[in-house]
Amino acid sequence: MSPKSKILIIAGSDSSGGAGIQADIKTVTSLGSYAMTAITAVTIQNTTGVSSIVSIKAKDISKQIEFTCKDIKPDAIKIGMLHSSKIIEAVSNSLNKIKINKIILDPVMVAKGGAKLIHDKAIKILKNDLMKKVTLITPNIPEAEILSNTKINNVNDMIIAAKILISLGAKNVFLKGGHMNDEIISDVFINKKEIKIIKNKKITTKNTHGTGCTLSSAISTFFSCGKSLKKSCELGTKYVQNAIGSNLNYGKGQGPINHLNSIVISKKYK
Ligand code: PXL
Repeated sequence: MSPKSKILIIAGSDSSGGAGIQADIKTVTSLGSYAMTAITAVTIQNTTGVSSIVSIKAKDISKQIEFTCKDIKPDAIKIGMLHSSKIIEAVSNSLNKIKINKIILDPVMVAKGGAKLIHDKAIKILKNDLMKKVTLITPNIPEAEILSNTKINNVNDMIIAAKILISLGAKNVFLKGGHMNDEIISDVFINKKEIKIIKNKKITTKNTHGTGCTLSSAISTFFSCGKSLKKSCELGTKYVQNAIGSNLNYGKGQGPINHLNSIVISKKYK
C-alpha cells in the first residue's frame, strides 16, 4: 500500500520507544500514513522513569519544521512535548509561516512516572497563544485542571473545564477521562456547537505508557485522511483501547502499549 496522508509530528523523543515521537511514528505508520518529524527534546528514559532531558535549540526546531514542510507539505500536524516558552514561541512562529489548517495539540505536561516535561512559564504561553491557534487540543484531566484553573472530580466537571477552554479561545477540545477511577472511561469532545461523550471500558493494567501521545497521533491520522474531528476522536480511542488490550508487558515499570495491533504483515521477505 501507499500512505494515505502525510503528518508532521512536532514532539520529544522517548528512548524507551513507548511515548513521544516513537509512539507517534508507530501510530501514524500503523494507521497507514507517512510520518515526518521535528524533534523538540531528547528524553533519556525507560519504563521505570525519566533519567534526564536534553533540549533541542528553539531555532533548530523551527528549522526542522520549516525546511521539511517546504519540501513535503503535511496534511496535518501533531504537536506533543514542548519544553520551554522559547520553544513554544518558535513553534508558533513556524506554524504562522507554513500555514497548515489541521493541527492537533497534545498539551504534554507530566510523564506517566511523574516527571515534569514542561516549565511552568511555558504553560502560560501554551494557553494564551498556541491553544487558540490549533484545531484541537487533547488534555487529560490533570492538564485540563491546570489550563482551566478548575478541579475535576466527575464528567460534569470535565464538561465545565472543557467549556472554559472553548471560552478561552480553543476551537475544539477532547478532554480525556482516563485518570478517573471509573469502570467506564468517559472522554468529552466539545466545541461551540456540540458536546459528545465517548465511552469505553477501562482496561486495568500498569502498561499504559504513551497512551496520550498515541491517541493524539491516531486522531491526527484519521483527521488528515478526511474524517471529521469528532469521528477521528472516536476512532482514535478505539485504536488506543485495542493497543492497551493487547498488553505487551515489556520492561519493569509502566510498559508500552502495542501500536502494531492494527496491522497484519502479509508480504514475505527472504
Ligand atoms: O506521554 C507524554 C510524553 C510525551 N513526550 C515524551 C514523553 C512522554 C512521556 O513519557 O517521554 C517525549
